Amino acid sequence: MEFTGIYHKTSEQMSYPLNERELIINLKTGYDVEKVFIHYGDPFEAGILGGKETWTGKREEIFYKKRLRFQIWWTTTLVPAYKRCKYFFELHTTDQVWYYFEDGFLTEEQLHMEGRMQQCFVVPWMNPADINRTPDWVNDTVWYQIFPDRFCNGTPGKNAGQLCPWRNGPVTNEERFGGNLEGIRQKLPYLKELGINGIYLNPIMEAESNHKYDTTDYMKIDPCFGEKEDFIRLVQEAHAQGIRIMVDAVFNHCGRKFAPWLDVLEKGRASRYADWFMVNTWPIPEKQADTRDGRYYSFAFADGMPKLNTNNEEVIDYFCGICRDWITDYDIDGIRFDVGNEVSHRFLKTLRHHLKALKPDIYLLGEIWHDASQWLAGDEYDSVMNYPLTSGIHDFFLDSSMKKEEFEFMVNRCYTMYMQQNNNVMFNLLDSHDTERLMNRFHSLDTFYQQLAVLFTMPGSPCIFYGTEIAMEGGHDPDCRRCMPWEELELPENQEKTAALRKLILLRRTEPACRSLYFHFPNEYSSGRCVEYIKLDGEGREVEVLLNCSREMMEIKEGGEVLFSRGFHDRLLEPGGTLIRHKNR
Ligand code: ARE
Repeated sequence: MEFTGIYHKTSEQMSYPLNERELIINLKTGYDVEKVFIHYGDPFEAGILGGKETWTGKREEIFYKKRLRFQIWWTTTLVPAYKRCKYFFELHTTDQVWYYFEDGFLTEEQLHMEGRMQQCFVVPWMNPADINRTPDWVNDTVWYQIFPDRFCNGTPGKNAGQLCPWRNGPVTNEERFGGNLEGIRQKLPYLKELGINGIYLNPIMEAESNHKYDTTDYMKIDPCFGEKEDFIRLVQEAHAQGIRIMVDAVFNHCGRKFAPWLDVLEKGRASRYADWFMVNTWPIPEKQADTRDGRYYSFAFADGMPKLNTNNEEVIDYFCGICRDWITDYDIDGIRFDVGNEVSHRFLKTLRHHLKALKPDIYLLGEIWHDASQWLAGDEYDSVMNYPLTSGIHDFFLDSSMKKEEFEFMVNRCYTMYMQQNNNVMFNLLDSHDTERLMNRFHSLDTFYQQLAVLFTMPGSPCIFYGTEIAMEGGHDPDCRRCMPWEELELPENQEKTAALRKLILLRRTEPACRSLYFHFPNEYSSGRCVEYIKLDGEGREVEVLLNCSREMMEIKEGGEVLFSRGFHDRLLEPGGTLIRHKNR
C-alpha cells in the first residue's frame, strides 16, 4: 500500500509546547490512513525498541482530526511528566500497520527484529524561554481599521484651504481631505457604541503622501493629523474607553525626504548612512521613472520608497529606538509591520526581544499575504494579516461551484499553518486599504453579512475596515479609501446596517472566548450549504453555533436561540447533522 502524504517534524506547528505543561503533536497523512496511535514516553525511561528491551511508554489512539484537501490532520496533546518526550506513530491502513519513526517506516515484524535501534521523534526539553507566547487580549479584540485622512476632520476650520471638500464617491491618493487624530478622538464614543475595542491606524508619522507609507520622520506625527499631544490624548481616551491602539510601522523602506536618505543623495558613498540603504550604483543616478534599473532597491519599483537595509546593526538599533519611543511616549498596544515579509529576520528577532522586554503584551503583527510560518516561531511576529483566509472566504461565496467540503479544507488549511498560540491572535479581515471593499466585490448585502458572520466566528480577532458598518463601497486602492459619509449615517438603511454589525460584534465579544474553533460539516443537506461550528470556550463548555450559509440566508444559533440571522427564512435549512465532540485543549 503506497502512502500518500505522510508529514511530521519535531518543529514549527507539527510539534510544539502550547504552554509549560502541554505538548501539541500534529501529523498529516493521506486519506488511506484510517487510524493513528502514538507511542510516547520519557527518553530516559521508555526503553528502546527491537530485541530484548520492551517499550515501557504509553500507546494512545489519536481521535481528533481535521480534513484537508488531500490529507488528514491528526492532533493530540501530551503532558510529558518530565518536560521531555520521545514518540513514534502507529498507522493503520485498510490492510496494514506501519510504525513511523524519525528515520523511517517499519512493519510489525521489523519492529521487533533483534537489535534494531530505531530513532524515535524526540522533544528533548520544553524550555519555557522557547515557548511561543502571544498576547491573550488580542483574542477578545474586534479591530476597526482607520485610514486617518478619510475618517473624520476634528478641526474643520483649520487649514481648510489646502483640503479637498469632504465628499462621497471615488477618491485618489493625491487628494487630502483633512481627517485627523482629533477627529478620531471625537468619534471614540461612536466606536465604543459600535462595540469595537481595538483601532488599527494606517501610518500617522510625517510623510509626503496622503497614505503616509513614505515616511519622512519616524518620530514626528504628521502635521496633517495633528501634534504629539493629539496622539497622546487619543490613546489615553481610547484606553479609558477600553479600546486598544495599534500603529502602522513602515520600516522596510522610507520616503525620499527621510534625512539619512537625503544625506546619501548628497554625499553618495561617503555618507555615514550609505549602508542604511541598498544602493547598487554610485553615484546614484538622478531620479528615474522607477527602480527597475536596479540603481537601488525600493518597495516594489517605487523610486520614492528606497529600501532600508534591515541587516545593518545601526538600522536595527535605530528602529528599536523608534518603537521604544512610540511605546514610552504614547503607550501604544500593537504595531503592524508594513511589507512584513521583506525586513530581515535578524531585525525582527532583535526588535521583538527589546519590545517584549519593554511591554510584554504588545501585539506584533506582520503584513504577510502568504504562508508566514517562518515568522511565527515565537521569536518574531505574534501574528499576521490573514489574507489566505480572506480570499478563501471570498472564493466560497463567489464561486457557487465550490462545495462546502472545499470551504472546510480551506479553513482547516489556514488553521493548521501555525501554532495554536498564533491562531488565537490571528488578524482576520475581509478587506482593507489595499483591496477593493467587500460590497464592491459582491454587491449583495446578504453575502456581505454572511461573510462577516463567518469572519466573526473564526479563531483570532476580526478587523473591520472603517465604513463597513454601513457597507461602504470602494474599488481597488486608492478608491477603497473613500471619505466616511458621516452625514448619511442617520439614514434608516444605514442605521439598520450599523445595528446588524453591532450585533455581530456583540456576539463575537460576549461569546465565550473562543480559544479553539473546531470546524465540522454535518452530513449532506437537501440543498445549499450548512456548516456547524463548535466553539470550545476556556472552561471546556461546548457551544454549538450553527451557521447555515445557503447563500440565501445566514443564521447563527447557540443552544437553539437565534443570535443573528440574515436573508430569506422560508428557505431555512433544517438544522441537523451530528456534532463531533472534541476534547477541549
Ligand atoms: C500606489 C497606487 C497603486 C499602484 C501603486 C504602484 O495607489 O494603485 O498600484 O502605487 O506602485 C502604499 C500606498 C499605495 C501605493 C503604494 C506604492 O498605500 O496606495 O500604491 O504605497 O506607492 C504587496 C506587498 C504589501 C503591500 C501591497 C500593496 O507585499 O506589503 O503590495 N502593502 C503595503 C501597504 C500598502 C502600501 C505599501 C505596502 C508600501 O499595506 O498600503 O502601499 O508601503 C498579492 C501579493 C502581495 C501583494 C498583494 C497586493 O496578494 O501576494 O505581496 O502585497 O497582492 O498587491
